Amino acid sequence: MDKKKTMFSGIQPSGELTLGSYIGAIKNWVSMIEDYDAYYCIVDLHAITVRQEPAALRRRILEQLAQYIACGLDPEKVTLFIQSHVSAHAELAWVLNCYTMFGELSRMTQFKDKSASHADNINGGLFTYPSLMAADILLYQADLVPVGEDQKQHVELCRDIAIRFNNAHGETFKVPEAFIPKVGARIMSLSEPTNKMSKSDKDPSGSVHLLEKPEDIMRKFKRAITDSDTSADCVRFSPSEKPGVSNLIQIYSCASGKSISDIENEFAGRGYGDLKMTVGNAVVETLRPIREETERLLKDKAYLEEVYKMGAKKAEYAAGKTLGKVYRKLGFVSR
Ligand code: AQP
Repeated sequence: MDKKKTMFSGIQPSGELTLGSYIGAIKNWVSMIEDYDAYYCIVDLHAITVRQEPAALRRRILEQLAQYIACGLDPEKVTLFIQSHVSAHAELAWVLNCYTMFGELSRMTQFKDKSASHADNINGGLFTYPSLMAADILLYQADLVPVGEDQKQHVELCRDIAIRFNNAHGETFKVPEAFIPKVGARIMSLSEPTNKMSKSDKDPSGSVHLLEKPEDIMRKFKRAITDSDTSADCVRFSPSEKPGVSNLIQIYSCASGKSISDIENEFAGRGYGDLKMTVGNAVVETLRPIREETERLLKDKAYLEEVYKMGAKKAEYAAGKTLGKVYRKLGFVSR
């Protein structure tokens, strides 16, 4: 039997997981677990590139693990772990920093955006974030990295770093491919539909959290920004002309499994009020079992600890093999 391909991905515990994190990342991860040897990480080292409140960070890391499992990531089938538990991530990141160019890091859109939104804390970690992300991926010799549209640039840089290292030292890293879903690659804010829905958005009305109560979810959808079109075909998918409506259509498509054109037909002659209620209800029903299962898992801290310890052990083994190889190639004396 052929060896399964390897997949790596992670999410920062920088805020409550959103519908964007679910549709753009976790939902795809779940659909691929049978076919890949998958590593899914809670990237806490990345989260501290922006100031975090320690107690809240600790709570969110465990909540995120519970949500991964509740969304369908079975810890018996995939490796679920916390990044800071596997020290090889920080070690390889340092090495890769020495193979990443200042100019490359300066061109990263996320660095530019985060520097603008955190002008009082433009730290070195924010700048070298992509080298740590490259280390995350390359340690597991991942073939595939499922990401949302906004992380594509970082995966491309990761490929360039891997190729540069391989050219200098001989075949060391597998050069990974980004996997970007066709629908749901970029879920937008409900209140500012030209911005991405983000965990750390200061405006609570823009994002829906996985653990949010149904009534709060419905309220956010009822207030979602659309446009002033009142024509019979106002429910039309056109992200450039109708960003708010297109976002609602995209969310509904992901929550219901219906195609975009089927949704346009379903809403022919109907208005935005109907659309908002329908999408809101579909999201409530999608998130309900996730919220209930997360709440149940969070009561069982011993189980969660067992999962993250088992994950760290498996990840440490795979990562250690790659790091050892890298150190040998660099000429470091083995311990
Ligand atoms: N709105 C989104 N639509 C589609 N995909 C999304 N992702 C995040 N938001 C959306 C995808 O989820 C994965 C994990 O992202 P991350 O937490 O590592 O970083 P991020 O992209 O910076 O996510 P946020 O929510 O915007 O976090 P903050 O607010 O802390 O910066 C990635 O694959 C991402 O594309």
